[in-house]
Amino acid sequence: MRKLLLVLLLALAACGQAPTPLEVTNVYPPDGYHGFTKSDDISIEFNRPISLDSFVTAYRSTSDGLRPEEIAFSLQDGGRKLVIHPAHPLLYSPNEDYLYYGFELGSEMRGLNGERLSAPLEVSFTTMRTLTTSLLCESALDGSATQTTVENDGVALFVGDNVYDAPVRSFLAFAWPEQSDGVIAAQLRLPLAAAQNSPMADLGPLYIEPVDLGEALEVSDFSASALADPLSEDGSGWAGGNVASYDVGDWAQQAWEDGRPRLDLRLRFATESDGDGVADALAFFAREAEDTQGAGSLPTLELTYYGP
Ligand SMILES: [Ca+2]
Ligand SMILES: [Ca+2]
Repeated sequence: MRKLLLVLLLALAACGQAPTPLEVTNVYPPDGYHGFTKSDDISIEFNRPISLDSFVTAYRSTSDGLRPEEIAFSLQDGGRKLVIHPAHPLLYSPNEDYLYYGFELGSEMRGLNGERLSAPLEVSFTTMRTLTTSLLCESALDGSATQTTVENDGVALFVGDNVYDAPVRSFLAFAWPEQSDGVIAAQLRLPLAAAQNSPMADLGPLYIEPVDLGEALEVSDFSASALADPLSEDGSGWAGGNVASYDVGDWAQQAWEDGRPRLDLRLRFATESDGDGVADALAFFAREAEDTQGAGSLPTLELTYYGP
């Protein structure tokens, strides 16, 4: 009799056992995320396969671009992963303000076998913003080169000629900020550190042109092909002070679109040596001089870009 009772109790316990609830194990973007990009999809991972019909009922959003009629969705990973693809790319903020998007999965959400969602999911996130920052050069890549030598760890960059009448060119390299998603505008700010003898009069004008330095500054970069026609500086850029400024937005955008990690620039004179056995050169501070001269004395790229 006691044995029968035990069997009955065990059977009762098995019947009453609630099914394991459906749980969200991972979500991208997570709640509070900044910097969702136009190429991103939303993904929600569960501990078990889900019912797509219940998702259609449970999904809610009042954000432009994420409303139920504005998304496509699919199941992956044996029905455990839901991928939501906005039919049109979400907008980016046109300024520094965060642009918020959000969606919810309500309690109607079910697993394939009717399992209830353990807790409704609410996610709020922001897309990329329009940000402006001052970039300093990469110290390993800013330097000077002749046709046979490279100097990239000095505190100054030189462009002009040297006492051996050899032409000297200088290089600047500005890497994109981390997690950037597009370049909008770029302004090169070039403070002159010093002029040795009369480079502008003897060698000018000064040319500024985009190049691709690749992994390192090398001798071959002296004569590598420029990627666009140069900007020309006749010296008037420094007339009102010691800082000249140039719009290099097109070059920066092109570098971004080509998948290059930076904007690399080369400075050279139109006449690369006047053969007078005297060094005629302009000097700019390299990144290595940041601690002694201060960032304001260094070449900078004022970059407007999409960032988180
Ligand atoms: Ca350097
Ligand atoms: Ca000279």
